[in-house]
Amino acid sequence: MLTVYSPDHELRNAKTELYGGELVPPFECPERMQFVLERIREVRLGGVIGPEDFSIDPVLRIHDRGFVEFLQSCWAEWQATGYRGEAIPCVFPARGMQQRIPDHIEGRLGYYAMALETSICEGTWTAARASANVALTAQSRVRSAGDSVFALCRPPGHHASADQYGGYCFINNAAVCAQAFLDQGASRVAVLDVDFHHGNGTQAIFYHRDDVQFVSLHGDPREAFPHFLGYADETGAGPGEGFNHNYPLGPGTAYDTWSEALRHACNRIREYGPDALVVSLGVDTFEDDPISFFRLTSDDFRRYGTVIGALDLPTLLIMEGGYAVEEIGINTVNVLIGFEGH
Ligand code: OKP
Ligand code: ZN
Repeated sequence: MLTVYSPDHELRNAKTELYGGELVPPFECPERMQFVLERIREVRLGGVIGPEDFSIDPVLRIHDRGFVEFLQSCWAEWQATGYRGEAIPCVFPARGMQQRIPDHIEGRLGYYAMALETSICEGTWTAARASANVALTAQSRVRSAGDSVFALCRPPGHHASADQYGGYCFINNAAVCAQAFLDQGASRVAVLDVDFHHGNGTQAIFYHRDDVQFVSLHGDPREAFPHFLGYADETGAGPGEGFNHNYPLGPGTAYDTWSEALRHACNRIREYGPDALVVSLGVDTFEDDPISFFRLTSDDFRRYGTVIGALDLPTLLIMEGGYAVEEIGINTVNVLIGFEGH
């Protein structure tokens, strides 16, 4: 399988993540990519190519222009205030308040954030753009060649909505690529999100639409981030009713329960009959992941790769999370090997 990758993700190297009341080194760190790349080379999975440069247009098909401009200028504006740390909001348009966009960077940070573990630092926007270019390059290969491609994206994307960042995400790579398939002539696209965390951003972006089906397996929001979306009764709205499927699963979920949900999810995708499949591939479902509570083993990743491969669709696999840094190479590549060998 072909992989698309850019070293420009290294430009996002934040020093801080707000975690348990402390500022700690971020779980979502540049080293993650090294382990995946090394494993791809070790097993000779296939070639690794760099991204093409896409304009901002495919990103603006999904994201709000004011949001994009905010991300672009945030670090410079934050620095101009004289603050010495990385950019973290501390006030939000909470229940009962105005939803107007303020001028001051402090207010705009709160307006555009969905969570505040994700510090913005120098290079964040450049890295997020590179990540989207990696995804779009892989998407164009799937589209033209009809076979399946792996986009080794960092930072991840599935928590980002049209106008909110957070959960380590800025541009929703999966949503941008699903839209690109449609814009290039596809009638229906399915997004299967197997990251441990619910892909709230992707769900919100397509919730009212029937041309993108969103299917997600994730930690129950009662117990897991992002906490405020991902329940089973969120089935879509308006024309999108019936095209959103959530499988929230509890603490300690192992492969028997998880794979049963996956098979159910895959049947939903078969019924939908999409022209292309986008997989939000997070490997934080691993038993040793430091911030998650599922119990998948490294072998389980290969097993479920075959289940997804059996859908037999032109598939774009996009890297999302996975924080057991030394094992994410083995686990990610196991999915890709299983997928190819179905
Ligand atoms: C990003 B992706 C756990 C706090 C969780 C944010 C997690 C973001 C996950 N105590 N903090 O979906 O892998
Ligand atoms: Zn995750």
